[in-house]
Order: sequence, then C-alpha cells, then structure tokens
Amino acid sequence: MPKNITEKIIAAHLLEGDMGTPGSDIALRIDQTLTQDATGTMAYLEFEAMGVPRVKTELSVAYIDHNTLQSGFMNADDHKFIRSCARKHGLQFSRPGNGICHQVHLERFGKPGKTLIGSDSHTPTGGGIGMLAMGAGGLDVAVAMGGGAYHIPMPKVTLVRLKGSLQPWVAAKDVILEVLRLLHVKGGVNRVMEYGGPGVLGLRVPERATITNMGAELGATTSVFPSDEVTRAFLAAQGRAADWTALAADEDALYDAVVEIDLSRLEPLAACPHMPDNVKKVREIGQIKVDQVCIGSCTNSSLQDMLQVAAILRGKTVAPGVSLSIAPGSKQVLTMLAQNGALACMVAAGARILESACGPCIGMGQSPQSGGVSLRTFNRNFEGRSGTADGQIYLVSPETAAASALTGVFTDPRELGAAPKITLPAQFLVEDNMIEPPVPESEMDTVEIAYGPNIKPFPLAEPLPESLAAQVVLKVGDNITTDHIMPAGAKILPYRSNIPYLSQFCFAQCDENFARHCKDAGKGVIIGGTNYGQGSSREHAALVPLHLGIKAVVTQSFARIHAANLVNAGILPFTFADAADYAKIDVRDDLALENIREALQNGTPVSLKNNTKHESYALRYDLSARQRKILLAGGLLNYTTGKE
Ligand code: MIC
Ligand code: SF4
Repeated sequence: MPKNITEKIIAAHLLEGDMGTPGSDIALRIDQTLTQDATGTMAYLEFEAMGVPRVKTELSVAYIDHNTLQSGFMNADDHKFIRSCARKHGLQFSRPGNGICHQVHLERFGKPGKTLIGSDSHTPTGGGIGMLAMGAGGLDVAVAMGGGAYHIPMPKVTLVRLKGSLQPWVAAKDVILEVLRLLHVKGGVNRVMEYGGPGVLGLRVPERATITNMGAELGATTSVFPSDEVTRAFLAAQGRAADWTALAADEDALYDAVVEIDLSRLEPLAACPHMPDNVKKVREIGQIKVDQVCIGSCTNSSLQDMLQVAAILRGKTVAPGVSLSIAPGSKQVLTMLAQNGALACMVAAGARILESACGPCIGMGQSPQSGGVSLRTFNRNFEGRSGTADGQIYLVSPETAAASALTGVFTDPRELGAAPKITLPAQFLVEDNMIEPPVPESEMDTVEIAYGPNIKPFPLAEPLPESLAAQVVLKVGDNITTDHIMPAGAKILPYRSNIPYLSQFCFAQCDENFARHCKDAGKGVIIGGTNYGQGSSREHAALVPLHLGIKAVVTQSFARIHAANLVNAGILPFTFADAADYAKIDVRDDLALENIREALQNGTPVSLKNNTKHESYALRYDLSARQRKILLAGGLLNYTTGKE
C-alpha cells in the first residue's frame, strides 16, 4: 500500500490501534518531548507524582522562554524548579536567553521522521523538517517522558498541494494565512495538513516551519513537510547532517482531501482582529494608521526573517508615533545578527530589541495603547491576548510588518520597490553553551528539587460517582479560546504553578463573577458552542475549572487538545447529539447526569436532564475506551498510578 508521510511516521511508531479507521484511538511511541516554563512547572509536578526516576525518551528538553519578565520572585522560582527537575530526571535544560522552544528545537534537536510532543500548541513547528510534532497537555507530556504512549484519534490527512513560487515580497506567512482563509480555525481539527507538490522545493526550512507552526490555528493535529535536499542543507548548516533522513510520500499515496495553492498568485495578507482566520489582502485593508509593530514569536523569528527585516530597515527610521519591537527567536539568531551587522541596522532604525523569548506574543509586555492598531508577525490575535482589551491586533508577515513600521500606515510591502535579496549562511553559528545537560543517573540523588513558595499542589478529581447533579455556571458561544478560559499575560502568567490563585481569573473576560458563581453552585457545568477550547495546549484551562468544581463541559464541538486535557483532568466532555438543544439551556439551570458511571463503563447512551426546564437532551461522547477508563478513575494521573 502506498503511504503518505503522515502514515509512514505513524506506522513506524504505532503501538496500538488501527490506522485504517480515522477517528479511532491510536497509541504512538514518542521519541522526543519538549516543555516550556508556563506549562512545564505543572508537567514536572505531574512527572514527579508519577514516580518515574529518569525520562525514557530518546530526548527530552525543558525550555524557559515564556515567563521571562521576572517581576517578582515567582518566575525565577519556577525556573529554578524546572532546572532542578531537568538535572535530576535526565532532561536537557535550555536556559532563559537561549530562545523560544520551537525555534531552538528546530535548530538544534529536531530530526526528520521522529515523533515529538510538546506542552505547547505550536510544537508542530517541527513539521518543517519532517517530524510528526504535536502539541499536548502537560500530563500527556509527563506520561510520554515516563515512557508511556501518546494517544490521539487517528487523523485524516489533507494534502496541501503547492505549485508555483512565491513572488517578491510575498512570504511563507502569507501561505498559511491563505490556508486559514480557505479552511478557517476549525478546518484542521483531527487532521494532519501534509504539504506536497512542486512548490515545496522553493521553500526553505524556516519558511516551512512558519507554515507548520501556524497550522495550530487551523486546529490541526499537526502539519508536516517532506524531508528533502532543502532539509538536508538546513541540518548540515546546523552541523547536524547526520540527523537527516529523506522522507517523502509514495507516488500514489492517498489523501482524505486535497487543497491546492498556487504560490505565484498569492499576495501579502493579514489576519484582522480578532481571529487568525479573519484574513484579508493587505492592499484591501487600506492605509489605516499603525501604532505598534512587533516582530518575533515562534512563527517568524528565524535568521531569514530577521535578515529580511534588517534589510528593509537599513538606513531608514521607524515612522513617528510607531513603536517597533523585535525579538529574534534564539540566541543563535541574535548572535548571528550581531555578528553580521544586521542588528545594528535594526537598532539604528529605532527598533526596540527584546530578549529571545515569547514576550509580547503572550502579553508579557509591549501591550499596545488603548484601541491601538498593532501589526504583529505572531500567530494569535485573540481579543485581549495582547494585554490591551481593545487592542486591534493584525497578524502579518515580517515584510508587511517592517514596511508598515517605516510608513506608519498599513502598507503592502510591494510598494517599497525591489525586494532585498537575502542569502543565508552555509553554516550557522553552533554553540550550545546555554543548554545544560542532566547529571548522570548515578548522581541523580544529589540533586534536590527546588520547590518555591509559588508552587501549590495541583487539583485531582475524584473517581466518577454513580450520578452527578450540577448547575450551569456559564454559557458561551462559538470558538471560545483557552485565552478566554484561562487568560495569560504579565499579571497572571507568573502564577502558572498556583492553581488556586489563577482561579480568580478564569473566564473573567466572559463573566467577571465566574469564580464566585462556581463557588455558589458547588458543582458546575459549562455550556459551549462549536470549537470550544481552541488555541493553547495549557492544561490550566482544565485544571482551574476542575479546582472550581466544574464536572462537565457540554458543547457543540471541541478543539482536540483541550478535549484531551479535560479528560486528563477528569472533567466530562460531552457534545449535544442535536446541536439545537444548545439553545434550550440557560445559565443557572439545574442539570443531572444520572447513572453516568454505569453509562461510561458500558459505553451506552448518555442523556442530560434539565430539572429546571423538565427536559432531557441526548449527548454524544467521542471517547476511546481508554479515555472512558480515565474518566472513571478521576483523571489520567489517578489512572496511570492505579489510584482508583
Ligand atoms: C500560547 O501561545 O498561547 C502559549 C502560551 O504558548 C500556549 C501554552 C501556554 O499556555 O503556556 C500554547 O500555545 O500552547
Ligand atoms: Fe511563545 Fe507565542 Fe509561540 Fe506561544 S505562540 S510559544 S507564546 S511565541
């Protein structure tokens, strides 16, 4: 049977399940894991609770890149905790300053054909070099570090067939924005977006990685490119030629769907406020005034992106009234920019250089002015994520961003005349001095785990009772993001290891009294529309509701990672069998799930009783037999440690 790339990697890692049935549970062997610090503290607390002494993967890396503002002791304490876990339990530790996890992983660790899961939704960046790289909740990553399988629904595979080549000033960002325009933020759910066709060869690895990175915004399981000569050249330039293997789809490989994009016909695009799929042509947006431009993030912070920006800024000055900030993605990128003079061009033009970290992308600084228009090369423009509630965030390519920073208005970069020619060095600067190896296993007892006062125990669910009664504490619409459920930003992010503190901010954007309503109700249910939980992989969006007494979330549909996180936390994720029932339920209705334990044990139908309205609704659950067992046990940790 001919295979596509996705099927080849899955077949080589399949531990359980049937690849022939899309949607059925499959278990994969995981070669590599990564964590970042905002989800990492929880993942390592969970790993510790599992009692496995050393990681069992080929490679596991703990990155520090999100929480680097350090206003207060919390971040630094968490960094120290993560470092101690990495040293003791056998992980590589990427120190603060070394760069954004996805950028560094691509440069230094990723390998074609391998599986990678990361406690961050943009882990699919690794698909740029032909990895099957997926975002997951912290607990799933902890289990994989302990040698356990990673379970996903067998994805369908969409071929994105690229032909032609990008015209001057049109960038990889415009390719993924075009895919988002065509398929929207739920178009990729339970699918792998596999790139192929003659247009692939013209895209360099950083460009491919921009595209796979932002496949997360389609809700896709992951995105993947072939591993070809271009990949080999990239790895060789990183001094890692030996890590290369060729990977291509078989000639007659089959796909569940095909999307065709002619690269030659694309033009500069922008995702307008407040969704990544609200895509328009830059020239159609008009010359609106720009207040802020931010260049960086795991989507667009490679050396290629930065050299392009520096060439555009060379000898010019950022327009009056515009603030331009630039965060190169890694220490490697920043050092090389410094050495070749590109950094000087940026500084001379008036750019505000930020450290190599997530920074403004996750609302850690650089919030725009009230109602300010901010052009960002990032991947998410959800309302309020920038830290300014009414900020108008547009997602654009580095080229559009830099051009607009110079003119002060939204600018199609093609108006700047001839595009600069960027040549990438044949050899990158390789110096892994900011990656700390673990202590040898024989010395692991000498390392003490450093628990700072910000680290509070995480909540654990109880085994599922026979029946449940709970009140509707919140009803929300479609496309609710994890930034709605559990916001991030400079004020809240430092408390990622303190669930009780975080709970005050849960859903604050939808209902500022949400936490109080939960306390009053004791046990709560959330009612949601379609694509509930899109965005981040943060398991805090499940653990904090668990702490607040949420027992079930009933929606029209879920985003993949969040649904898995709810199960892992021990919260029931149900969908309405008849989507119209959504309209019949109101906040404060008293609901009941009778004999729910028995129903999940036997896999029989579930109905939701509305005692306020004297109605009953049929529910669906898209849960594997394993997930039902996890829910019966009260979450993945109870299930894994056998505490039922
Ligand atoms: C994000 O981009 O929202 C984050 C912050 O990187 C998250 C992870 C987190 O919430 O810590 C993600 O994308 O998974
Ligand atoms: Fe960091 Fe932003 Fe990338 Fe998330 S999307 S990993 S916050 S740079």
